[in-house]
Amino acid sequence: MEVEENKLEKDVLMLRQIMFKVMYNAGGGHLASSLSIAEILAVLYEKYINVNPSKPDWEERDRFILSKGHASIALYSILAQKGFLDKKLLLKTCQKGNSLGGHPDMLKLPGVDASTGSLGHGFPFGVGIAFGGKLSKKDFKVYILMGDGECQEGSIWEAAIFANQHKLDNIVAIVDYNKLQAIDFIDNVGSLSPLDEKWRSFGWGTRVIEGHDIQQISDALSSVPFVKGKPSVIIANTTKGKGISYMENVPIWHYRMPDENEVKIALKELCLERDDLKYI
Ligand SMILES: Cc1ncc(C[n+]2csc(CCOP(=O)(O)OP(=O)(O)O)c2C)c(N)n1
Repeated sequence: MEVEENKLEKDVLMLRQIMFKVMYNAGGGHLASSLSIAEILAVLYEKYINVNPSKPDWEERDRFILSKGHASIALYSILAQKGFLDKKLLLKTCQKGNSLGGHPDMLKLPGVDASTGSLGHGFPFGVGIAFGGKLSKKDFKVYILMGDGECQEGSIWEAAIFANQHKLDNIVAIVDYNKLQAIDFIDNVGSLSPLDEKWRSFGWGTRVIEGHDIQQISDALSSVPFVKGKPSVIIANTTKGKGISYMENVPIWHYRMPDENEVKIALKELCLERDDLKYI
């Protein structure tokens, strides 16, 4: 178990290194929103999601939907780690002619199960896939990762009602509860608190975890459905910008690019040399 956890910790660091390189070479992107979900993606893809990079459209596969599609850097990085994408493509993210754009496109990239970016849409799309899975008596799960700010969208709660009504226990939703949305704190815009009670009152099995704790993520993912016959949601307390000290929990890093000095600090904190920025 300890060996497994050490490996996952290494995977997480590598994932954050790749994310930084992608953002640096693209000259932009939502890095802080991506750093927030590194552990969740590493544990999910290493241990739980049943997918096969050599058969990305295999019908029985589990689905993964990044409903907070602006964190595309995180999705591209984990898909490349898992062999869905050529790693060399990562350094050309957001460049002309590359299929890795600012938001993920399911028609262009293997391993992407929904084109997302307009918040509040990936989750209902995933609920529809889960309903289809039940109707066709397939056994796959649908994992959907969404933002907390995204939970202010009405479409999230319409879909939550539908999922409960149809007993979609094949859904595992994860809320990246980093308490920030774009450039302000959730509590200054439209508080969601108490978020777990809200989901429970919509009929969902809920669990609150520390979203950077590999063990807690793993325990939660291995315990679904939390309530028999009900959809499950994991509320993961996270820190936006996790892993780069000056980005952590600082709203402006939703959009901002680091200057030269800030790049130097980030490289040090991510155990990278400047030359590493040229390769993945
Ligand atoms: C429907 C819609 N409205 C606005 C935006 C612009 N937008 C992009 S990211 C973002 C903040 C989202 O906050 P959250 O879901 O908490 O994500 P995180 O803070 O983790 O990046 C907003 C408002 C959008 N992409 N879609």
